[in-house]
Amino acid sequence: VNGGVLPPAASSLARDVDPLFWTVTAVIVFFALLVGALVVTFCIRYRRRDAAEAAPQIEGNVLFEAVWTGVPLAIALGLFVWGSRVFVASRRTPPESRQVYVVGKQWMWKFQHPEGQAEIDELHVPAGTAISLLMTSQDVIHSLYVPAFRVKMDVLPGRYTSAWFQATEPGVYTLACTEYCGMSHAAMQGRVIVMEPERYAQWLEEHRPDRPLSRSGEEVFRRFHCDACHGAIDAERGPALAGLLSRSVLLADGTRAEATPDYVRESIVKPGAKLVAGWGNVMPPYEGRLTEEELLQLVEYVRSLPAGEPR
Ligand SMILES: [Cu+2]
Repeated sequence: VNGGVLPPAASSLARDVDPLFWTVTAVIVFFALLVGALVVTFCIRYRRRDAAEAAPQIEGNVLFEAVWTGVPLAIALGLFVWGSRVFVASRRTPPESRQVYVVGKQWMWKFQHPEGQAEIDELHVPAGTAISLLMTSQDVIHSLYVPAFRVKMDVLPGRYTSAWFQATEPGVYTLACTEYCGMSHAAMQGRVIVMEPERYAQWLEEHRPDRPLSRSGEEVFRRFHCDACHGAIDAERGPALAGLLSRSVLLADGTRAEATPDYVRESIVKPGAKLVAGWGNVMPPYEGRLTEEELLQLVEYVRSLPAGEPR
């Protein structure tokens, strides 16, 4: 069903969301009309016709009570189970997805591809491939919304959020910020350009910069002298970085932390927050010294290091 009420459905998620949306809408409309019609009918049919008229006393009816409790309960639980399944699928990024890094700032969207292509207010993606967005904000809260993909996720300063989609139809789709973020919030719009995979490969080639994103990350890594203490393997002053994003880390307090991009970011800006077991709190905090784009480049650099010896 798409009579222009909803935006075009151009992602795998849209195929899951739309039937749910229309079913919920149909159930709501049905019961609203039913209750409304009964209210009006009863008002007319059972109105008081005479000031002296006394209402008849009605005893309960167990069958009626059971039906009008049981039926809505079953419908509500059914919608809950259906909705949860769609929600979980929308939050679970497929492992074989292509990473794109996103920074929102007043008032633009910046995208970085692993091969190094950078775009502003435009995102080129191939059709039929799951795209995973790792997103953060340079200033205030934004929210990335692609109506045709039924994808919307807040973009927050100081932490990473993620979203994913798999576009199904080549085309150009609107991308918007849906969190009021100041003066030009309404102008914080862009386009997602979905291309056939071969055309996309061609686009990547035509726009290939001199180095991939991980090399930019490596450059940031050297510029801030991270390499004085950190390397692929455990060094004298800092723990190993190779394969970090695919494992968990034993912390000084005895707990384990999943080495997510958020963990990597926090360990750069506030190194004391989660100390790795066996190392002292000697690293200076880098809060405010790196841009969010540079931090994401560092994440991509760490991701690019081949998994070394497990420790
Ligand atoms: Cu915004």
